Amino acid sequence: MQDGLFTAQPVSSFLDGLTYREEVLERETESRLISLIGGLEFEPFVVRGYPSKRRVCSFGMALSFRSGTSWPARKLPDWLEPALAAAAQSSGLKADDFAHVLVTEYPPGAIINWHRDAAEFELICGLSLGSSARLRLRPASGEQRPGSGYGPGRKPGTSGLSVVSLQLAPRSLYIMAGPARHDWEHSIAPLQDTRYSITLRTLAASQGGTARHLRSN
Ligand SMILES: O=C(O)CCC(=O)C(=O)O
Repeated sequence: MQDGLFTAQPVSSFLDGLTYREEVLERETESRLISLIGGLEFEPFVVRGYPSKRRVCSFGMALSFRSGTSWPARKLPDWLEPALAAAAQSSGLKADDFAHVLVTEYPPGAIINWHRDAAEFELICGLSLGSSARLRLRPASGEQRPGSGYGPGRKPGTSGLSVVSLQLAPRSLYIMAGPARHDWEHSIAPLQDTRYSITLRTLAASQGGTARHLRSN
């Protein structure tokens, strides 16, 4: 696939395994989620020892992207159930199939660098709240190690190849599975306005493949 910018559409699959759907939440639900998210205990996301601009709060299980170790995190609060329901409905999975939920707060200027999600996870659903963002994807190179896909994932000089972009509208949801999740890496371009994302992940078969902790600890 060549460079390109895809505009938002109601339900679309842009590359094998990437699905995008708009208006999966009511505006009222989005506003309620944003106000309750404001009360979460966020911590800075640390990349190679340095806090990044974005802040995160994990539910179900937390994972160190440095060491690849995981540990039980908070139980998912009931008010986040609409996010779980939207992900389950759009993916065709059960709410209990999701083992991990990450709420991320992006202030203006925050980014996510190129990465593939940790190998401990399988399917990824991403909900956008508050403002839009540009999700970029490009073919990944090299083996994926457990824990982290962050960092330089390719040889210098190849980074401009085959980048595709998807504008993520507020209240939209994307699903990354199969090739889009395993063979491509993704990043988020610098945010213009504050955005929140709710990322829901299932466990990889190597981790047992079934949900743990999300609603039970
Ligand atoms: O904000 C998003 O939707 C992307 C989240 C992401 O790539 C991550 O947390 O690894």
